[in-house]
Amino acid sequence: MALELKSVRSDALAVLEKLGATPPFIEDGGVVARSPITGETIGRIHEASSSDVSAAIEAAHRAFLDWRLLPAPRRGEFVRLLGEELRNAKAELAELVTIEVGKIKSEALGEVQEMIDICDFAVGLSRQLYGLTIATERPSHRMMESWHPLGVIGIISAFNFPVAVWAWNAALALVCGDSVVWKPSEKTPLTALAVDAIMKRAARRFGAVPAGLSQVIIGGRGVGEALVDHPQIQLVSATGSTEMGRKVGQRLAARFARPLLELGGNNAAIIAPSADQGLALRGVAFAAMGTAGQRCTSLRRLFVHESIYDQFVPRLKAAYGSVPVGDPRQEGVLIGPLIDDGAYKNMQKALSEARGGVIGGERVATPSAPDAYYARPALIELDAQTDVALRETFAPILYVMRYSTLEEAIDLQNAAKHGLSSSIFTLDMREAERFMAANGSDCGIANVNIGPSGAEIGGAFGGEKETGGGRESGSDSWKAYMRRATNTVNFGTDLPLAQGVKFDV
Ligand code: UN1
Repeated sequence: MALELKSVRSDALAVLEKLGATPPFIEDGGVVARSPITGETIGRIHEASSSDVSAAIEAAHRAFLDWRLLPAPRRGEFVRLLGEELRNAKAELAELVTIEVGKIKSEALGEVQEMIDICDFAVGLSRQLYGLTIATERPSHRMMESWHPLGVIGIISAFNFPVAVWAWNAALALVCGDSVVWKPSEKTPLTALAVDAIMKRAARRFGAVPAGLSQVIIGGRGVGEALVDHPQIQLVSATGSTEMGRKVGQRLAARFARPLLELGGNNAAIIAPSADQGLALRGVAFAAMGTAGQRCTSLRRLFVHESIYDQFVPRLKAAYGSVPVGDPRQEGVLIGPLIDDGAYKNMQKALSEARGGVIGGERVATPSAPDAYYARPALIELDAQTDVALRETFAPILYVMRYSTLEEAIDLQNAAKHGLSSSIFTLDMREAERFMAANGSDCGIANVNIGPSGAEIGGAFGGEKETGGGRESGSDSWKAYMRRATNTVNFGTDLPLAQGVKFDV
C-alpha cells in the first residue's frame, strides 16, 4: 500500500513562528533542515565557522565566571522558569520534533515531557548539591568535600532525541553553575534553534542571566571537532555512535578534559518460561518498533525460552504484521519514517546479511515523496547469534533467538560490545535477581518486566563497554558537571601531620 503524504513545509514554518524561532534561512550551502516525513527541505541554515565556535565558547566562559558565583538555588530558579517555558511551548515544540525527526505525536510529546521532568529534577537538585563531611585521623581537624562549578560544558546530541538529551545536560549543568555550548545533530537544527528561543524567553524573565550562558552552534563534524578541542571546554557530553565517541574520547583525553559518552546500544530482552506473555509482548513491541527502532535503547535482540518460543513468537509476528506505519502526524500511526536514506540503506544491508526467516523490512511506497523512507519493522529469526545481530543497526530490526538456560541467555546478551540497556520478563524472583546480580546483565540499565527503552529521568542513564561509560540525567549524575575539592581544616593550636610524620623545624 502506498502512502499519500502532504507537504510539511508550511506547517514547519508556522510552528517555528509560533515558537518565536524562525531562522534566517540562506539560499545555498549551510546545513539543510529537512523533514523525514516527506524528505522536503525546509530551509538552509548558516553553518558556524571555526571563529564563530571560538567566539561562542569564549562568551560562554565569560558567562560562567559570573554564573558560578550565583547561589545554586537562584540558578535553580532560572531552570524552573525554563521548565515553565517548556510547559507553555510543549505542543508546538513536540510538533516540530515530529516534523524534524518523524516521531509520532505521543512520543514527541513524551520527549518534551522528558525535558520538563529534568528541569523539575534540577530545580530540586539546586538545593541538594551535597558534599560529605569526613572523619579525620587528626585531633581538632575537619575534612569535607565541596562541589564547585566546572566551566563550559560542550553538548553534542544525536538526531533521535534532538531536544531531551540537551535538557538532561543543560538543566544539570546550569544548576551546577556551568555554562553550555550545544552542537545539535546536523540533521536536527530547527528543534535546537527553537529550544534556544525558549531558553532566551526564560532568560529574559529571570533577568540576571549573563550573556552567552547557553549557546547553540549549528554545523557538522568540523564544528564538533572545534568544540571538542577548545581549551575552555571542560567536559563534553556526547551522544551518538561508538565511532564518534571513540574519537571524541581520545581528543578529550589528549588535553585531560572530561568525557561523558552516551554511545550506541545493542539491547536485549529475555523472555523466560514464567513471563506474563501479554505484558512481554507489549514491552517488546514498544521497545523494538517504537521510534522506528531509532532509540539508543531500542530492543534489537530477543532471547525466548525454548519452552514458550512457539507460543510467543507467532503472537509477536502478528503484531509486526499489523503495526501501522505511516505519516507520524496521523492519529493511529505507530511507526513513522526512518531519518534518511542512509538509515534505510543500513537497514537493508543488515537484512541482506541476516540469513533466517525475515518478516517485514520492506520499503513502503511514497510516490509523492521519493526522498522519504518508510520501512515496515523487521523481525528475523536466527538459529545462532551471528555477527549481524551483534552489530548495532539503527533501524527497526529485531533478531529473535531461542535459549534453554538462563546462564546461556545472559551470556548471549552480554556478548554484545555495547552495554546500554537490557531486560528480562519473568515472574520468577530468583531469575529476576540473578539477572540484576553482579554476574547478570553487564549493562548500565537492567530492567525486569519492562522493555529496555523508555527510561525515566530519575535514574542515571548510560551504559558500559562501547556505550562509553557515561551517566546522564538523574541520581548523582550531576557530579560529572562539577569539580570536587577536598578541604582539610585545622581548628587546633598544633600541627599534627597525617600518617604520624614528624617534621620539626
Ligand atoms: C537515546 O536514545 O539517546 O530511555 C535516549 C529512553 C529515552 C532516552 C533515549 N528516555 O529510551
